Amino acid sequence: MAKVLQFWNLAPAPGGCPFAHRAWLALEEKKIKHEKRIVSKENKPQDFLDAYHSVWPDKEKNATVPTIIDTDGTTVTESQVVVEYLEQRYKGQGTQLIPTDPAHAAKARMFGELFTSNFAPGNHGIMFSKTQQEVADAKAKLVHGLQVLDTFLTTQALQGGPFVLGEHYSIAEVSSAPFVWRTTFLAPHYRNIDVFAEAKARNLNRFLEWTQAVLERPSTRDTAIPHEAIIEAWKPMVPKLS
Ligand SMILES: N[C@@H](CCC(=O)N[C@@H](CS)C(=O)NCC(=O)O)C(=O)O
Repeated sequence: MAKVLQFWNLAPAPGGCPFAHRAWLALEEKKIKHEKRIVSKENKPQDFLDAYHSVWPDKEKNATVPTIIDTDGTTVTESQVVVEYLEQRYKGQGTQLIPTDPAHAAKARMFGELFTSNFAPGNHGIMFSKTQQEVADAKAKLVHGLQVLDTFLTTQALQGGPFVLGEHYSIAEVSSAPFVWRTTFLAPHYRNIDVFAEAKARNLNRFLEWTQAVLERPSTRDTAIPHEAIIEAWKPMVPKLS
């Protein structure tokens, strides 16, 4: 049995995958000692494959990160499940990522869902589109998504701080921070699009306040690997525009 929790994530670096980045943020926020293990898509070591398929028995599916093996051998995969597991297993340690109040916990989780359906598709579209028109459509979709998130934050977030739960950083931010952080440099680099300038032009001030707090959070800063490494990793995946 390993002495510290094993945290499998993707080359080129521990933050290479945004989903693994969620788990890394949770480990940092909860101050959980861990060892980082890196796999590449092309070359997955047998101990990683064995751990993954011990809990996800579909051998036809790619084994993905994040996958963790805790000190007692508990193996968990899927980013949201990993974050929830870490919160429950290490309750009382570091940041409480899921509040005790069920209504507040639901609010944090709802924001995570809203973020996934309103930020991810436009953001994904900007990067993977093949024509200028498709990029423009994806950008419009993302701007609409930012408006929705701004409305949620204005009307639903708790008072007293920049986060969804006011001054309390939670699972809402852990789920979304890796994607927000990447968008600050990937979209400008590959598509010359600054979505935060778009938000500013539309006075989406609550969304911008939230974004700034997320980016300035020590866990975001401490897990921010050099932009160049991520930009390089994306190179083969981003189509040239026609
Ligand atoms: N739904 C999964 C997605 C994880 C995922 O797609 N991970 C990618 C890297 S970002 C991966 O491990 N890919 C390995 C492969 O496709 O072979 C989660 O939330 O953990």
